[in-house]
Amino acid sequence: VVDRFIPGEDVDDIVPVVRDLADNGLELTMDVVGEDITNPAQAAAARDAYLELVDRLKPLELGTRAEMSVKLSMFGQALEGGHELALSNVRPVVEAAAEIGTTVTLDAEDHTTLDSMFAIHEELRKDFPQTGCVIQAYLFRTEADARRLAESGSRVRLVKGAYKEPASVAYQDKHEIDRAYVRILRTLMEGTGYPMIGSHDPRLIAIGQELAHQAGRKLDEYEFQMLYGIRTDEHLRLAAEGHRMRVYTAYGTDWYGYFMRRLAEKPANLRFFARSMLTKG
Ligand code: FMN
Repeated sequence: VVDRFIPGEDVDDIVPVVRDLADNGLELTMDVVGEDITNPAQAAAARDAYLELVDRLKPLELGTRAEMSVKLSMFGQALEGGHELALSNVRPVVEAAAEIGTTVTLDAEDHTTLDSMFAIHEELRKDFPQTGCVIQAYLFRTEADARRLAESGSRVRLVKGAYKEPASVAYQDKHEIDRAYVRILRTLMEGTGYPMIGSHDPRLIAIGQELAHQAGRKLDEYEFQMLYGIRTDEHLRLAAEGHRMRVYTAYGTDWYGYFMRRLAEKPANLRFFARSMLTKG
């Protein structure tokens, strides 16, 4: 199953990519993309794919410069008994990451999965306090989540949010989402944790720099994150200015199917990716 899920070539392909980004002064978060999960064997295969990745990263000795992002759905979260199953699959990955001096960030998926994600995050942080999580500015709940996480000293990536969510739980208006993003980012910057600004939006990036400055944060007390291949010139510009710039690098056998499903969920994502392709540096 692992062979089909993540063929050897893909994990081999990724090592030169990691080296190249690191040589350019960039940091990475690695995402192994797979099929949607329908049984526990596939969830175990996802875990093994990440363990193999950790093995490959080990000789590069990059420490936290190459961390991992995981989607708990791939670790079995949506299956029967999924909360415990996802926790038991993700824990060995977090342990292996810690052994090579790096860490894991839990991606945010649709809003129905988040209570479980935050509970798993809190559980993992008891042993591995560097474990991060993602919060989405478009959700009404996120300001409260941000306050809790900012006080607990956690690593937190803030993004706008990529799923199609109902008006009962999420802002629908672009400007409202942007305003929420700024409010939440201020909370994170003023807290005791480590904010990670996940956005390609030039306005939010500029505001992020300003909020970090106002909060008295040094350049290594927050970071920017963007997707691999999107606004590459911006990655290099921010890194050259002395910022920590982490590139979210996805690979795997079914990335095409995966992105097409995500795009089907929210057509705005298609516009985003299309625009990104046209303007990438
Ligand atoms: N969206 C999510 O809903 N969950 C995530 O875990 C997530 N991780 C992301 C990581 C990075 C590094 C970036 C750049 C984006 C991520 N996104 C995630 C997507 C954003 O929510 C958003 O759809 C996308 O970045 C477009 O908005 P932008 O103009 O702010 O870049």
